[in-house]
Amino acid sequence: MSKIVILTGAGISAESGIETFRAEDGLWAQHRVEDVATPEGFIRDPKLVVDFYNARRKQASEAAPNAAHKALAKLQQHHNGQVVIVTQNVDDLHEQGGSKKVMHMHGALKSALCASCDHRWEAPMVMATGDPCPKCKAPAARPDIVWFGEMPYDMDAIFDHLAEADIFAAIGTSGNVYPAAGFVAEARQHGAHTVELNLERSAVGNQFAEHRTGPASRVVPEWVEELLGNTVPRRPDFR
Ligand code: BV8
Repeated sequence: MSKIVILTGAGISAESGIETFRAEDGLWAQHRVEDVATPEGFIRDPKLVVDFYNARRKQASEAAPNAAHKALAKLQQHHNGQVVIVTQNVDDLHEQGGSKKVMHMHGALKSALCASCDHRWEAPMVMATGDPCPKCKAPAARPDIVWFGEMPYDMDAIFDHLAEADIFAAIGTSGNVYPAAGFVAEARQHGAHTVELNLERSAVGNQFAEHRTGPASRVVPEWVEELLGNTVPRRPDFR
């Protein structure tokens, strides 16, 4: 009854056509992080920030889950132990791929938040600055996104899962952003086997016991089929 905890990042959605952050032509090449992904940026120019997330919400709404999202849903369905998915992504491709109870530690494009009363509701496709909160009516709607300098969601629950993990996997994340990038160290400390699935070694790649290199749409289904005992494990890259 092994418990598997999986952290995903932008790389798992790349083959669904959603831009990652740190690729040459990625989101952070087109926008300054401090302008669009910080509370200060939102105060300085709320329209710039709301429009940035409107564009990403539209792009995400036109994307479909790929084989990697679907493989993780299959693992959740058929593995004989708990499979917890923690994502840094704000798209809903895990849910569209069939996964249940996904923990969105950096928030979600589909959710709106009231900066005044903390009420959450389903975000319209296009948000405008000063939209009223449906609950307290304050003109304080904002994207329900965790910006730099803000506390990610569900951290206590996530650390409890990491403490119980038999396997910790990181898929499609560059290991640049904390506290997510620190999860592998936390899991290892509690005895988990750690595996990184990515196109290349991440910034914390040397902390993983195992690496599976290649596009998520290939390496994730391969990994899942091995975990489910449907295929013979190939010689893993333990380098
Ligand atoms: C916080 C918003 C504290 C949503 C994002 C040490 C400890 C704690 C904090 C810090 C620390 N050091 C610095 C900090 C501060 C900061 C931080 O980490 N800064 C970094 C830049 C140094 N962290 C924070 O501010 C966090 N908050 O710590 O709060 C606190 C304490 C008390 C009270 C209050 C607060 C908040 C972090 C969340 C910020 N929000 N985004 C959005 O706009 O989407 S982060 C942003 O980066 C995204 O959410 C994204 O998920 C995240 C990580 O990026 P990746 O997902 O890894 O994407 P990236 O493009 O980087 O990489 C893609 C990867 O995929 C690559 O490896 C590539 O090889 C791979 N890939 C590509 N294609 C494929 C593929 N792999 C497989 N197949 C493919 N086809």
